[in-house]
Amino acid sequence: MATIDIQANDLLLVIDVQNDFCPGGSLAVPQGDEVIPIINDLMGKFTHIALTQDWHPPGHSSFASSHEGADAFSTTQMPYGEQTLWPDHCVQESQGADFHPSLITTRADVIIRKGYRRSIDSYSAFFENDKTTPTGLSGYLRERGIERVVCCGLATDFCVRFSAEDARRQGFETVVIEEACRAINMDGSLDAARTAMIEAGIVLS
Ligand code: VGL
Ligand code: ZN
Repeated sequence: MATIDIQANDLLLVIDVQNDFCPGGSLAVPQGDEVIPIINDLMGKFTHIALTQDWHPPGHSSFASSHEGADAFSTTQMPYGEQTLWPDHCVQESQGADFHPSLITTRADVIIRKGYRRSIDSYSAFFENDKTTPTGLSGYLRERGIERVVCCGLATDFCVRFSAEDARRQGFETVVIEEACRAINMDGSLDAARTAMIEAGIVLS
């Protein structure tokens, strides 16, 4: 792993390391569980840690099953723009929504839940997919004096990408530790994510 010099005002942002995104889950990211020992080690190096948890109500609008005749991994038009439709995943209170049992969660200062409003998805830890409804994370980080956000978790090309882009847009220095991420990678989405993140001034480490 390319080493980054970790500072006191860095935050480790651990994105969606939940059962449904790991092998055996309903929206399994290939080799998703491989990030867990890497992230557990990384957590030992940071003073500030936040976890995110994808947290959808049953019948969420991002589920293909909520749209008559729609296939998972197809796209639809929502009032806020194009939305990929997913298999049902991370349903509130389900075992699939739990953090993977091997992930160390005790060191986290805060857990941000997202995607809990039925009519709107939220890939990013900072803003819902309308790009305007905040989760409150950036205010929290600013009040805490955080200057740099170091991202890891699942999936590189969706929730990690959108979280990193928003962190950068919110004025934080932003790093993505690629070895501590895994991608869904549909239709070239991993390459697109890497290109967009580099263009946005995010450091891929
Ligand atoms: C995610 C698709 C749907 C992610 C969450 O964590 O990357 N992807 N919900
Ligand atoms: Zn989701």
